[in-house]
Amino acid sequence: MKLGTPQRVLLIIPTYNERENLPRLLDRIPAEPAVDLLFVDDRSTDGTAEWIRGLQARRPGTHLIERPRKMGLGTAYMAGFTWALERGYDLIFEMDADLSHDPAEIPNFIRRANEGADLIVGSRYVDGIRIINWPLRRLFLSRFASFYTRFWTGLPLTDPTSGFKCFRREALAALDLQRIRSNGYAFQIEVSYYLWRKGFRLAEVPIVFTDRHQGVSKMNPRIVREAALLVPWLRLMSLRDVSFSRTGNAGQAPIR
Ligand SMILES: Nc1nc2c(ncn2[C@@H]2O[C@H](COP(=O)(O)OP(=O)(O)OP(=O)(O)O)[C@@H](O)[C@H]2O)c(=O)[nH]1
Ligand SMILES: [Mg+2]
Repeated sequence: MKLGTPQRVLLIIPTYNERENLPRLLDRIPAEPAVDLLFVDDRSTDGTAEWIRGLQARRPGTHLIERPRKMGLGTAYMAGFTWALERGYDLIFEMDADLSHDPAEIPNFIRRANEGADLIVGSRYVDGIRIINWPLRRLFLSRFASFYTRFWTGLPLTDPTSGFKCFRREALAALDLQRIRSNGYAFQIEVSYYLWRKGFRLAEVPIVFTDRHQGVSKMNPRIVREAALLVPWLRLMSLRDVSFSRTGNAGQAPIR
């Protein structure tokens, strides 16, 4: 795509019982540039899907995938990615619905994409630490995850588990979705790792992360265990499988 031409931008927002958060989230989405929304709802019990259907009547470019039961965040994103690619979006975002991610920061990601980045990751830890209302143990866990990932895989991201991301279409299309095994925090690491290994350009933008006020977290020991096992596994696979890398650019430094 030529730089400077209008881009079709999609925000993929997975939801599970986020009815209370959605009105405020919508208020914070900037009017410019125009973005379409795709909610992936897993049969929330608090009326989330009904609220979204009401929104669809008022806001053009609002879409909803309804899945039959709670199936996890990673598969929700994958359903969204497939949907977005089929419809020709140029820039595809991942974003949480719980107001942890600030939609006002969306233009910063788009700027980096227009500077040539293929995957832009919102980082809580680039140039300092910006997290509001987290218990210290969550901060430690998250920081440890970053160091652990870097140690095993070399992935040059300061915040590899961040779920506020923007993909250029070409990068998303190159992901082998069949290959992705994880569904929790590890999903974020896995996706970024594959694209980095394939030679796509990564960039980080600073974000402010605010802990959720409403609703229930998906954080649990199983998700932590999944990430702890995935990371050494990625390293092992990369040693075995030279076809991992698409080009000689594999594993380049992020754009600063
Ligand atoms: N469709 C779908 N969405 C989910 C599922 N689990 C979580 N979500 C959504 O994914 C986003 C992130 O989930 P959170 O529970 O906030 O997870 P988290 O941010 O890792 O945990 P906290 O920091 O404690 O909030 C939110 O928008 C959730 O509503 C799921 O199984 N299916
Ligand atoms: Mg959250």
